[in-house]
Amino acid sequence: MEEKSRVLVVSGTGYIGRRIVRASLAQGHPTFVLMRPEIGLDVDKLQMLLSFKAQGARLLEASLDDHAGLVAAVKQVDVVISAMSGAHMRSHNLLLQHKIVEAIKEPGNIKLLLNTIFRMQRFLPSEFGMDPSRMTHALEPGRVTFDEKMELRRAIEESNIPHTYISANCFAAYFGPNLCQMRTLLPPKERVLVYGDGNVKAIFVDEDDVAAYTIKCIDDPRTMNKTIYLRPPDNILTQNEVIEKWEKLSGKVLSEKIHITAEEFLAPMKDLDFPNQVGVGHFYHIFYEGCLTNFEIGDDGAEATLLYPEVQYTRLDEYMKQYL
Ligand code: GNU
Repeated sequence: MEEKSRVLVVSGTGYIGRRIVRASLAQGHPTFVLMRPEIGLDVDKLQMLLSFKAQGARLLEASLDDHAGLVAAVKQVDVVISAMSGAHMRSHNLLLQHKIVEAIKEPGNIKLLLNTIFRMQRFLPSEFGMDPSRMTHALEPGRVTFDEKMELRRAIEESNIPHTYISANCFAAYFGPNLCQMRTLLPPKERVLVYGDGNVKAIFVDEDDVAAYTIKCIDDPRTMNKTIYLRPPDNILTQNEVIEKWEKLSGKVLSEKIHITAEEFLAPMKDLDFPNQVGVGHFYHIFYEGCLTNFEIGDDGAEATLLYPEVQYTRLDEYMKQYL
């Protein structure tokens, strides 16, 4: 059996990145994690990196600003996965990924001259949310994430870099147990705000499953240069269904269900802090517009649970049990 593809994870200590490192190791890939000097005194990140090394990963030292170091890292692997966060939209963190594109392009030139063995066969940029190509109408300021992701896609495609985009819909932790409420990650006790009639379908995915499906994709010809949507059937749920599941699990009915219109939901936007302005936009598109479920997957896409039926994904009610 030929050696499994070698994977380099950038932002391997992040919210989804750490799960991708673990999934890569668990699925038997030689796994490399970029160790960036920018972590400075972030002792938690360093110790997470050391724990990955103890589990068999190899740490590659390079800053994203160190082009030569990045080229050297990329040349050692077959697949590069970036999991950089877009949660802090002001930082334009996602734009750092253009340096990865520059590094991936470089050995390609060398190959033309020296015919070196250039291994890199696929780049997975940091997507993992709504499909940014379908969010050109998105509200300010949350639209910045989608615009930055599209800018990177253009750079990747102009450079003919083989790629796969992962559209993972809603990270369960941010949208599930809180019954889709904003500004909290915990279930409400009495009152719950219901968006419109609460019957818009959204899609909730356990973050460990996002990582498992991502690693399943990397060697699959069926996912080459495609967008892979994660739509676990049992987790395609309306907000009402999410509330129902929680009420059944907790054995308590929420006393107040307050329905709010889109206008009422959007009205306070201007008075909120930036992260919540971003969140309001995202929640609006998800729970009023239904942006995750209001389209059919095209020929440039595929659906992960159909490609990999062997993955036993976590149902949302299972996920919610830990919050009881
Ligand atoms: C989730 C959010 C939830 C915001 C990421 C405001 C991209 C990422 C961890 O889209 O802005 O209540 O990494 O009141 O890379 C939003 C974003 C979460 C919703 C962060 C996200 C996380 C996006 C809220 C809220 C639960």
